[in-house]
Amino acid sequence: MLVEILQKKYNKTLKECSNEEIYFGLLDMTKDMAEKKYKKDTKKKIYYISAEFLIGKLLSNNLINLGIYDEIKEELEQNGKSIAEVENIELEPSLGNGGLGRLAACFLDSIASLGLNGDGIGLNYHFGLFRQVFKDCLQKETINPWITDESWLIKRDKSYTVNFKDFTVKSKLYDIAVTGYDNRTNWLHLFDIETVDESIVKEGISFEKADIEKNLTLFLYPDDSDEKGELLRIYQQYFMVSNAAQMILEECILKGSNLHDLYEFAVIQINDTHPTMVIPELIRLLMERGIEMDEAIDIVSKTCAYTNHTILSEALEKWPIKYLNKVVPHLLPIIEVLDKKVREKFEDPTVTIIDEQERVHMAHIDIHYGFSVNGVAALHTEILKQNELNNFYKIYPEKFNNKTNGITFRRWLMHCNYPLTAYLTDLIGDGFKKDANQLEKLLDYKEDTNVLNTLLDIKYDNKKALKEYLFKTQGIEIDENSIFDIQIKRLHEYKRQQMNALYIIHKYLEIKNGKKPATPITLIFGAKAAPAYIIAKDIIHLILCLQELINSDKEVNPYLKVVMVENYNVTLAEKLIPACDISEQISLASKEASGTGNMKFMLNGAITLGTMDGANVEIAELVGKDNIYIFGESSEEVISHYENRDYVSKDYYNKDEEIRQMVDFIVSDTLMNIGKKENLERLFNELINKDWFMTLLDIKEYIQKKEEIIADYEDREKWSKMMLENISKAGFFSSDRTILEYNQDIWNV
Ligand code: GL9
Repeated sequence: MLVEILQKKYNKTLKECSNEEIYFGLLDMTKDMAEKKYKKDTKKKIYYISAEFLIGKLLSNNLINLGIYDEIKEELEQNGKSIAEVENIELEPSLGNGGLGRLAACFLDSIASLGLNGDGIGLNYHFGLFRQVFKDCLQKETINPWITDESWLIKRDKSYTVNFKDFTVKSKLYDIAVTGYDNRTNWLHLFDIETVDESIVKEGISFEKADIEKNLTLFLYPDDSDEKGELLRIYQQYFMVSNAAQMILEECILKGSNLHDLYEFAVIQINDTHPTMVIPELIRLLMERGIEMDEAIDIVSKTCAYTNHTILSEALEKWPIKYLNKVVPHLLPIIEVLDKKVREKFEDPTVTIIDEQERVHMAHIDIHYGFSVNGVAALHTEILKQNELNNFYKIYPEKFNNKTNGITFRRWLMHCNYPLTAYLTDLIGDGFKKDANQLEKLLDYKEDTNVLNTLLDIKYDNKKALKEYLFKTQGIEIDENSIFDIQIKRLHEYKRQQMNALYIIHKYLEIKNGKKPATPITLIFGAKAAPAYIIAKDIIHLILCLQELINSDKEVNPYLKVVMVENYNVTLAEKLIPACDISEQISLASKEASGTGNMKFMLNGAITLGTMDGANVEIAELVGKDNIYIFGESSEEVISHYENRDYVSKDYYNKDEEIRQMVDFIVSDTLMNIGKKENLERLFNELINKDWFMTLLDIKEYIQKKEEIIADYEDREKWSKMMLENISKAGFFSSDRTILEYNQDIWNV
């Protein structure tokens, strides 16, 4: 079929076509096949509204889900082409920052793969999350375009009118097909406007924020550190949810809803607080269509469900009334009624919607006026119930539920780790592709030396493949015979990349003093820092300085290597994860709501070094303490430090010689000669005077555990058994399981 398409499109044979032409041919072909698998809406439908869908490249994923990957791969090979090179042509749509956006993408895959009728609704950002470049050991940001003339976007003949205070815009809709694995096609609906002007971007990623009609969907998550940025964010959010609300009502009416029964036709999952304005907007639209306010509120409350993804207070949105008045004054009368009703019912001042500083607490709207509130891992949900949202839990215990996150095995095993997938299929059949729990069949082989050795061989081959990829794409050289210790995730102090950096200093000093590791260690980082997050950028600076120092020191570099990959994204994650030995999941306990990278690593046979935080807790339960390396204070202990304000990092620094040595090294001449005084000093001061995420609290135990896991790597048999246990038990973390739970407990479609 591909051959015919190429013949028609370019009048060439497959052999004659360039990789680019083949890519565009495959694009046409898969889009067409996907469209044919679209099925009519069922009575009730899921609408997953999210400001982020970090979908990543789609070609391979779609070929796998449509069941033609092997066929195409072979056909290309027979004609002297490589699917990997064709894939290289595709630009990654980085329409998300991290876990939250990637989760939304995994969920869409599972919803379709389980044959459920459910669409995503979001925004068509012209530029994805910035492209990261390193210069002078610093992060610089540039634009990250992904839309080309021919792309996955399908322009639809659909448009809604969205009213802002000062002007009105007409939206246009683009769809991306979400192909289920051997199942139906759903849609990701991305809204946009005609007038966006990509040319207003000046150097880096700076642009005039006030001109909304030119920049509304220009960027994902623009810098929101000033008023104009926050306003733009409110414009984006309202634009997204007004389109969503209009589309949902239109579809439900078409299916026969009289709107009084809306909740029998639609269920809306609000992904974090970004889409919260869909609640007042739907109420407004129902009232416009003649429904009394009280009933409208009741209908909407039965339709909307909310997922909380974090307890970090800076991420819990509170919009000043002043700002909302500048953008969407027509929502305020509704929000005020919602607030008044809460005040009439409850005396507790902490559960109001509008606070004393005249700010609207978006999560409070979701909790009072939605029927479900869920956390994203068992520990996280417990913390919501007992701490962060305890006052709400006391009012609505029945609304709270846990949905431990998951990942789609189509992308995070079958696509990214073809050799392991093929081997598993040989060994245990391909049942695990639809029923992830069948990975447990692998446990039958836990004493089988041949199987254990093959797992090691596959890992080794993946490490070699990563080595080649990094050399080709970034000029980085690594040794496949070293231990690959990997920390890849957004850069944030709570994730404690700085603690890993202190370990590097420890190891560097040790080697300098003549103590050499048995096997060389390669520490790999990948992380973007939010452009306005100063300390996060300082941590990147520290890591890049250490990289330069160590990689040019002949005494140290045979044993230790530091690599920070540039522009970490989904595509890179797909190369790094299958090659990993040690998975770094070292957040301060209580702060990482779930984590999903931890699951991807486990599935690909990496061993976790982590704290009892987020989903690490559930990983530990599943694999048992012999197959994971846990360290650090517990979430209860950490929460009590915050409550009692009794963590003083300076004390740890003063009391402990070893800690002092590592921290002081940040501002030593050795490093200052490489890096920038201002950045290194700022980070040093942050660590000893503030250290809000308690790096020094766990550093000693961390180093100890890391030495233990590195020593255990030498016992290849023991290590391969741990790998096997981790792969076998990863089935629980399939997003198919998560979505089945959402459907059973919340959506009921
Ligand atoms: C996050 C949490 O920090 C992660 O622990 C969690 O796994 C994901 C998905 O539930 O959600 N919450 C959050 O705000 N982000 C997360 O990754 N942020 C971004 O993705 C920017």
